[in-house]
Amino acid sequence: MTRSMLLGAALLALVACRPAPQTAGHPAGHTGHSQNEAGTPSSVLSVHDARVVAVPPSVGDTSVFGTLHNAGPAPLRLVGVQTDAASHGMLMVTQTDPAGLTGMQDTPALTVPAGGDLTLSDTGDHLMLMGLRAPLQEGQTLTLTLTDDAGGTHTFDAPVVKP
Ligand SMILES: [Cu+2]
Repeated sequence: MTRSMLLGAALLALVACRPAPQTAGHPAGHTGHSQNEAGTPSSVLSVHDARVVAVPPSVGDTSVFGTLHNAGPAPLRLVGVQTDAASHGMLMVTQTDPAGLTGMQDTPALTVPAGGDLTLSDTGDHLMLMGLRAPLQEGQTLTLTLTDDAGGTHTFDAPVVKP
């Protein structure tokens, strides 16, 4: 990974996770997640304190935070997120390189440990919604669906709140 790529990611993180009144750049090379038509509902995953960060109408992307709890006996590997409110969702990790630059980048999967939690926050793993179809309104609720690597789907609601 080059330093310029990390810097780009850091700039995107600044825009997307601490929204500024300008349009966030879109990570190069990212394509939409495929949808799993055969997805089956699963109840091992519960989502607590889910929230979508309110952004100004000029900002087309936002972040989703909360706590994911896996009640099942096996790790749950999440491979996608989608919502009707955005053109596509991304799974993100936040990393600091040896030079001390911190940035986020998309990742193919986020794993919720068996019987444990994965916390989604602006300084760690989180979800992002890219290409919002309409300006977000505070107090509005979005419905999001996480897909796991076995094709299971996990749907939850998240209110839009101030960062
Ligand atoms: Cu982010």
